[in-house]
Amino acid sequence: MSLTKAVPESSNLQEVDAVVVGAGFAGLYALYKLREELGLKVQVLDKAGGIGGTWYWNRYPGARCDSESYYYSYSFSSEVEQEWNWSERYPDHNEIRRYLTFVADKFDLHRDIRLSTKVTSATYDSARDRWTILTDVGQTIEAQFLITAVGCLSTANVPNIPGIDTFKGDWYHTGQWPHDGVDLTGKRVGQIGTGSTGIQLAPELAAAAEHLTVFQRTANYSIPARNAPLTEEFQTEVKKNYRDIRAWAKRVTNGHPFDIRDQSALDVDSTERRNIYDKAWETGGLRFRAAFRDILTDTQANQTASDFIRSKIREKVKNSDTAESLTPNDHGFATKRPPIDTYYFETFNRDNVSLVDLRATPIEEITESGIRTTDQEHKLDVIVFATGFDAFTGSLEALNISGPDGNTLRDSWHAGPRTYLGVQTPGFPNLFMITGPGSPSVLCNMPVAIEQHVEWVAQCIKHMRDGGLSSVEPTPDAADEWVTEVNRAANATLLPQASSSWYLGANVPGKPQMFLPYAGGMAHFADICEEVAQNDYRGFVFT
Ligand code: NA7
Repeated sequence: MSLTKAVPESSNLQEVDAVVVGAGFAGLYALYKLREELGLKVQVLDKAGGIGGTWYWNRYPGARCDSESYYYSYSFSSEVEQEWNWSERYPDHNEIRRYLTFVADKFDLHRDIRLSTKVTSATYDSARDRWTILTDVGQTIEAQFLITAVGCLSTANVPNIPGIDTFKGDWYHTGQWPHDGVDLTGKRVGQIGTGSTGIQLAPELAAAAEHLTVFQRTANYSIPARNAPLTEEFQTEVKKNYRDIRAWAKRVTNGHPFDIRDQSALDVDSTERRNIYDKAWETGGLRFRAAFRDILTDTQANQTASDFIRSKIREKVKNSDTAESLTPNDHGFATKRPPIDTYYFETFNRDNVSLVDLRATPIEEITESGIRTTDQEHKLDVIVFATGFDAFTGSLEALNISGPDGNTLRDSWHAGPRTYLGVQTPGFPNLFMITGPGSPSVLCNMPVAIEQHVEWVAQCIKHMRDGGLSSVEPTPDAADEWVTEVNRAANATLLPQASSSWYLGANVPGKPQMFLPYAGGMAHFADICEEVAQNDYRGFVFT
C-alpha cells in the first residue's frame, strides 16, 4: 500500500470556464446565469448530498425562513413566479428545498452540479490565469473563474465545552441536523443557544421531548412570526403584481418589499407610539422593524422598541423570575439579528420546560450524563447546540484558496476580511464571492442580495470576455477604501453596539472582530456597484 497521496489521473482533469462552489440559492442562479446567458461551461460543486445550500443542512425542528415566502424567491424568471405556489407565509426548510429543486429541474441545472464533492483546495496559476480546484473525490478541475456561493452561515459553530467527548447521550448541532430526524420521545433534552435558531427550535423540542432545559447565555428579543397558510386570493394578487413587488424589494434598504415608516419614534407621544408598536406586533415578523425609521439609528428610539418588547415578554411569561431572565438587558432590539417566533416565550409556561440562565450559573463542563453548571448537574439524554455559525468567513477560508504568490485567503484575512464590494479581494484574481463579507448579504432579504451579486459578476465576466481580458482583481487601495465604507456604514447604525454579535465575528473565540456585512442598504449598495461598473470598473485591475 502506498502512503503517498494518489496523483489524480489525467482522465480526472476537467476544464471549464467557471467553477461555482455551493448549490444553494446563489450557486443555482450563478449556474443559470453563466451557462444560459453567457454560454459558459460551468461546474457546480457541493459537499452536500443534495441541492439547497443552507436549507440542505438546517433541518432542525422548526427550521423556517424569517423572510416571507413570496419574496424569499428568485425574481429572474416570471415563469417560476407564476408556476410555483408557496403554501405558508414563511416557508419551512422542506418547502424551500422543493422550490429549489423545481427551479433546478425547470432549467436542467442538475447536469452541471456535482454533489457529495468537497473542494479541498483551489490554487491560482497566474501564468495561465487559471484556478486548479481539487476535490475530495480525486478530481482536478481547471477554470478561469472561481465563484464561491457558499453562503454566509454554513460552518457550524460547536463551542469547545470541556467534557463533550465524555457525554454518553447524543448531541447535535442544528446546522447539521440528521435527515431522518431525531426521536425525542421520553428524552430529557438540553438546548444551548437562544438566537434565531434556538427561538424557532425550543417550542418544537418542548412538544416532542419529555423535558426541555434551555441554556441561555444572552436573553433575546423576538417578534411573533404569525405564520399562516397563504390564501388563494393572496397568491393570485401576488402573482398579478410580481413586477411591482420585485421593484419594491430592490429600491428599499433591506430587500423586503415593505416601507419603513418615515417618522421618528420620538416624534409621537407615548400613546400613539404604543398604538403603532401594537399594530406592528400584530402584523408580526421582521416588519416590526419598520415601525419607525430610527429604531436602528437612534439609541433613544431604539429604547422605545426594546422597552415595548420587554413589556410583551413580561406579559407572556407567567413566572416572574423566568420572565426576568428572558428579558434582554444588555443590547438594544435588532442590534443583533432579530428572531421571529411561534410561541417561544409561551414555551416557558409549560411544565416540562426549564430555563437555565448561564449569566447566573455558567456551564462548567459537559459530563457523562448532562451539563454541569456552577450550581448543579442537569441530567440530559440529548444536547442540541443551537450555537450558530462561523459566519461570513468560515466557509470561504475552509476552501483552502491560494493566490498566485502562494498566499492563502486565511492568511490574507488574518486581521479580518478585506474585500472590495464584498465580491473580490486583492491578491486573488478571478475569484468572485457571492454575498461575501463587506456586502449587504444577511442584512438583506438574501435572494435580492444574491441576484444582484450574481448579475454583477456575470456582467463583469461578460466585460472581460468581450474585451479579451483574462484576469481581474481589486487594487489594495480600493479594498481599503471599501473596508472604511463598511465601517462608516455600520457606525451610522446601532449594530456595532451589540458586542457579542456574529455580525462582528464576536461569537467565535479568536476570530478577528470587525463589522462584516455592509449596512449601507441594499439599494444604495447596488447603485455603488453599478456606478463602479459604468466607470470602467473603477478600483479593479484587468490583464
Ligand atoms: P446565533 O444567532 O449566533 O445564536 C447562537 C446562540 O448560541 C446565541 O444565543 C449564543 O449566545 C449561543 N451560544 C453560542 N456559544 C455559546 C456557548 N459557548 N455557551 C452558551 N451559549 C452559546 O445563531 P443562530 O443559528 O441562532 O442564528 C444564525 C442565523 O441563521 C440567524 O440569524 C438567521 O439569519 C439564520 P450569545 O448571544 O452569543 O450570548
